[in-house]
Amino acid sequence: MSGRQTNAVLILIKPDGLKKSLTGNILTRLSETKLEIVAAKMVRVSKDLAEEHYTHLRDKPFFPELIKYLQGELHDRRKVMALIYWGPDAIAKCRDIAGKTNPEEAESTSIRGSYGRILTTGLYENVIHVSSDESEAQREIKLWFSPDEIIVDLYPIKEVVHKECKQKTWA
Ligand code: DAT
Ligand code: MG
Repeated sequence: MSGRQTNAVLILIKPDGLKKSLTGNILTRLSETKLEIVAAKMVRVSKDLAEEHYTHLRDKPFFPELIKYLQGELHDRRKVMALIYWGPDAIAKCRDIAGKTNPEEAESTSIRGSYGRILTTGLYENVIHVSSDESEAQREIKLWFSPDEIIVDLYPIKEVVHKECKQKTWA
């Protein structure tokens, strides 16, 4: 049975999407889903974060270049925009609009089909990331966001008291 499932999905507008000024366009396309945005922020991506995000691809020959790509080193844009979309069938709806991983195979009307390309090195430069299933979405959302940054309760939380923890505040 394939009933509708309410779920959450991590979207990243990758550095090529930002460099090509596609943010507005991508958000407009994703708004077709009628899903709710429950978190959004700009992130400067560390090597550790990039490697953890793509940990399932560690053995691939393109892994080192993929990490540089996500960190923005290929586009001189050291940032990504991270968002969480939430609602019925969020993952399937967003993956559909994003299109296939390989931009040459993606439907020409999809985001990746419209704006992605394959580099001469073979790496797919495909504009956005979309989590591929619920367990990956949960892992990725917990990697990129803290509970405080999300306006709904997606996963169980615990409260801990940090003593003598250095934090920035407005001067
Ligand atoms: P997706 O981003 O569609 O979930 P993935 O998780 O398999 O796909 O791969 C992550 C990224 O790595 C993908 O967006 C682009 C790059 N990539 C994946 N497979 C590749 C391949 N065979 N050649 C070049 N780049 C690839
Ligand atoms: Mg993936």
